[in-house]
Amino acid sequence: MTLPLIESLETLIVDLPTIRPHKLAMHTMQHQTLVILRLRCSDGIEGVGEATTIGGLAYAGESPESIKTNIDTYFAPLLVGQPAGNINAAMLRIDRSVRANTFARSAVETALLDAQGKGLGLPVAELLGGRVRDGLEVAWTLASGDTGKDIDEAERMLDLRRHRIFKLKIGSRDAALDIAHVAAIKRALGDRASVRVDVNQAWSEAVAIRACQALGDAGVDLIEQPIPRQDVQAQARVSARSPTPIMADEAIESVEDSFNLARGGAAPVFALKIAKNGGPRAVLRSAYIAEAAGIALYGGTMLEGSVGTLASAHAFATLSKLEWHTELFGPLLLTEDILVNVPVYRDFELKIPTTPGLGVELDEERLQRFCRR
Ligand code: MUC
Ligand code: MG
Repeated sequence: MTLPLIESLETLIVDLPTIRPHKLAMHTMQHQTLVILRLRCSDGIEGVGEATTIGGLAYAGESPESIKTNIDTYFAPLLVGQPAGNINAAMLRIDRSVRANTFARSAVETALLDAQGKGLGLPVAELLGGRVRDGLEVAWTLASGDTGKDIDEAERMLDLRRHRIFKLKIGSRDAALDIAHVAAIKRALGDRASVRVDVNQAWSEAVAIRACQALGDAGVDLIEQPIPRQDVQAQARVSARSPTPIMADEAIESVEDSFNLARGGAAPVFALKIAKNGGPRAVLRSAYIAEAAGIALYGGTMLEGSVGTLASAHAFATLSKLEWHTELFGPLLLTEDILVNVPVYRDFELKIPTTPGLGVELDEERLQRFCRR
């Protein structure tokens, strides 16, 4: 039997409009930029991957342009000619020559899994050991910047039975204004929804200690990354004093970060993101560290398009516990999809594909239309 080899890697930068501005503490998104990877194998199979970040370099250390350059210049020469079916060996070659760059790695690992799944006739969740759920409950982020608009948007999502978990992006204004905004939304939604906040590192420890107390009093269920990512001890102190559980997000930029946060008791909940760990297999290493440390899990997003979202979904489907559910709504924030078969959201859940690989088929016409030249 001749084993298929990796023949080529092609990266495309794709700019897609968002349905409305999406306001985060560090950046307001008017569109989203995806890096799509097409990894072609000698048996004619193509694996597809995605690496997507938020706001150029505003969120993390890799930009769409650096991801493309680094895959083209450094990853591709390491992979071309290697066996397509040996993901362990391929990722080990990358480990030996590339530091960091978890977003670019994630696209590569995803594309290898997609290709392997297509070759073996297995969905990626099954390659990862098998799914223990067929769908994932998905939160929606309210981030229009306007309290009334956010309440209307949440009511619409409840009526559609699409979301009943809402994450509010705060941190760009005075904490008192943000707390009033959050409390008004929680009052309007009551027990019909779980309301959570994401501060995206915007507060100091002193502000966070008071604000977390007030958010707890307002009925908020979860507080994501209230203070900067670097200081594990400060995160542990804020966490110990908060009446509402704290979730680590930006603090995790690698599997090793997950270990250090778990060791330091920094947060009782971790946001899992394939891009921050280096792929669907890599993110499971962070998940297992958390599990062993008694830390609860949440399936996070970098607001990826459909490819990255489904890659995440396949990985999260295999976890024995996902107590805080997921926020895999990225495709719903975009006006266009680059897939022929768009992800299915129904009854508050994203359904996990059952066809081989990720279960994605690229829409060539749309890809060409939105691809940056
Ligand atoms: C983040 O910080 O969690 C996830 C949802 C959203 O609206 O922003 C992202 C990034
Ligand atoms: Mg976050």
